[in-house]
Amino acid sequence: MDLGHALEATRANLNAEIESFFNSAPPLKNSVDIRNGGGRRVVCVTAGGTTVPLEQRCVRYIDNFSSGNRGATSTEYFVKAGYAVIFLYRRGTCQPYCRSLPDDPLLECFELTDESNIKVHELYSEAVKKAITEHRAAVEEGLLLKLPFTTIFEYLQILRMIALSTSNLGQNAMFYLAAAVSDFYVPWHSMAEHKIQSASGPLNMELAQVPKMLSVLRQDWAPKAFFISFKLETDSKILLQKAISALEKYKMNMVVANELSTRKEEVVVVTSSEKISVRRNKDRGFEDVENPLIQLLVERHSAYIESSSDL
Ligand code: PAZ
Repeated sequence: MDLGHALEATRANLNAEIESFFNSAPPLKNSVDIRNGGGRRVVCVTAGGTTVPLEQRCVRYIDNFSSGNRGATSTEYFVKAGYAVIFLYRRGTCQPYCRSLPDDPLLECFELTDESNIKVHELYSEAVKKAITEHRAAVEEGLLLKLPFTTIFEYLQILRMIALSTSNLGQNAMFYLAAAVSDFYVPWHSMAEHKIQSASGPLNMELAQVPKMLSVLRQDWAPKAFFISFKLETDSKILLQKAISALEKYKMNMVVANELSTRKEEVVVVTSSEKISVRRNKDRGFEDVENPLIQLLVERHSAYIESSSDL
């Protein structure tokens, strides 16, 4: 027997031995729990805008507007509701538990007491303590995993990985797609490698359409999960119709419709039978629209899990 055949035979023997080990092992009592994550609900929250690079060694890019606030705030409420959150966010955008901190926390929250000591500025001491405590608790309890993206290429590849690796969670998985995702892009193979030069005059560039990934995500990658997508418009006259179309076209469970200028005050949740207006409760000081929104979504997700278990 030559070396190649000998190695193949050894591998076949090992495989047979492994198979026989598993066949004769006592059955795991909690195998269903392990497979579906112990019944834990998991939500993938996306936040921020994707970029479309114009050069492979990227100097210029097209961006999509989103501060990331919606996703970061919603993440905090999902964790509060007991969900494990996979936070897929645009690098440099708003982060969970940092909302009440100033824009430049390192420089504004801390002060030097002498040459070698730093302390938290009294004005921010409560906010810093709360942010650190809540963030640490979420991470230590395994309720927060943060994954950054910048480009449309990174975003869609990571989203697919998350969908495929959570598909065993079945109905316990939720997708809350608040990121602002590019509709057009420059395919990698047709992109200039180096910085585009301005000396050659005006720039003509054809952008390809990003394949409509939402229907594949919904139907193939995570077919049992509960799906919420967002629809942003600046023209209120077309907003609801666009949300209804997205609901039907991509078979979402819910679409959250929001207008750019009022997105922090009100959203409309569109389902196949309802249009539910969700508003920020102004009487409750700093309350945000995400608090009642996530309450509603968690209730609807519970009903979805319940109704699927009846089947
Ligand atoms: O990130 P942000 O809080 O500034 O804004 C949130 C939002 C408007 C980007 C989000 O609610 C949304 O509508 N995302 C989907 C955008 C789209 O239609 O592509």
